Amino acid sequence: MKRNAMAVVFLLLVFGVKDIFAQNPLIMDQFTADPTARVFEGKIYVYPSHDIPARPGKGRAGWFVMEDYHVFSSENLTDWTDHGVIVSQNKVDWVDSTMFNMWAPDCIYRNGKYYFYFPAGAKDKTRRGGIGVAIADKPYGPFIPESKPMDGIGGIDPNIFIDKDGQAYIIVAMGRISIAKLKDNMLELADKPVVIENLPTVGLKEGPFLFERNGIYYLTYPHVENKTERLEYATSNNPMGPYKFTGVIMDEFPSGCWTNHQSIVEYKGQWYLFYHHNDLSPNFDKNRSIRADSLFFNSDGTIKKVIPTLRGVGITDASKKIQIDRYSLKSNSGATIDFVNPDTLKRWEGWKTILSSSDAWVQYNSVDFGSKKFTTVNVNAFSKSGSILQVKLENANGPIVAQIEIPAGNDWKNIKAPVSMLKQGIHNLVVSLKDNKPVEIDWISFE
Ligand code: FUB
Repeated sequence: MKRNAMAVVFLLLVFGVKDIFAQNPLIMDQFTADPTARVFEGKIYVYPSHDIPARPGKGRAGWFVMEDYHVFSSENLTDWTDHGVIVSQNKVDWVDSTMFNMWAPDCIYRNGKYYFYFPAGAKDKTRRGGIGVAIADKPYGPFIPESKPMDGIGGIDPNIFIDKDGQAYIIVAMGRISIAKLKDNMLELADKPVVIENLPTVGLKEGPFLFERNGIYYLTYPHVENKTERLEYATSNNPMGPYKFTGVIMDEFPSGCWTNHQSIVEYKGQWYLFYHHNDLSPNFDKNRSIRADSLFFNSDGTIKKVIPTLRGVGITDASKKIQIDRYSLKSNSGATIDFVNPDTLKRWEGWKTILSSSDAWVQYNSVDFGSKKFTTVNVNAFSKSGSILQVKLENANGPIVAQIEIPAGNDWKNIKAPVSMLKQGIHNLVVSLKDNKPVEIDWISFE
């Protein structure tokens, strides 16, 4: 244990690398938005933008404030590694470091190099938003920024697509969505950008992300059809179009979070939608957090609508802290979720599950009990009145594998109880209340 802890401290000090474990949102120690997910070197890499709260002299209060980019990677979509800052507004020659508008980026691999594209405010005020490129030998950097922004193109949310024939394209948003061919050097335009027609003309469109599957080119983008952004897509048989509006990938958030921003990627045979929501900042939607959910296609190639979940993707190891507040299902009544610590500055501590009536339950899918023999369940809980929890497998009517008595008290307690009849392999976990005495649960794990 000690050696592991020292290794983590060493990695943090030397490389800024940090391990994070999460469901949705994926990253729990900073705000992240606009995720572009890519598969590089057999892992998922996510290049998000990085919201920070405005401070005196740092950004505009009430607006997006972004000064740098981190990159995160994962092999299993559950454990994420933060590789630290890869590009910062203070270290790019042409960027005005008072602007704090490093909005949605992208990264692509070509001829042995990784090209990271980002929008930013230029010192040269004759340019509006510039598109910068930084180049690295590895997906996590170090990225060396070019000394000037790309010529002939501006706007926000650059997205890069390389077709099967090797032709690369850059797509950007500036009210409308435009596309241009790139030269092989990935730094210059081969042609002037052209506006992509036939997309909805009323309501803001931004955040383009183009991908191809079975000969269909999917141009995905957030669009304000009503009050806030929803994720839509148009399809074509050519990256340049003409495109035809095809459908909605994700509806507007009921919470009112104004933006959403997507990327779609296939990893180990499953397609995923990466997007964002203001989970960690419910009262201010410009401090967002990235999420992922599985995405499925119909047989005609259309995309099935993705319903956002808290559970997200990835399998959770039974011996880790299982955050059941990121539930897959919950009872119709008696089960609620809240921050562990309501203090705005302590939301990073995550959420808790509150069970308050008999038969209240939450179900958390895909827990890996592996081939180990677990004998004990460990729960971090708190109950003023004292309470009894039941742990079941598969669903609310599934077999009871443990019963845990939570003693009455005014503090969080770590309580252990024996488990029986626990099956090996991957199972859904259900935690339910036996009687009407309320209990709050932070996490549960198995030993
Ligand atoms: O993150 C700032 C902006 O909000 C992005 O560039 C847009 O796509 C929207 O998500």
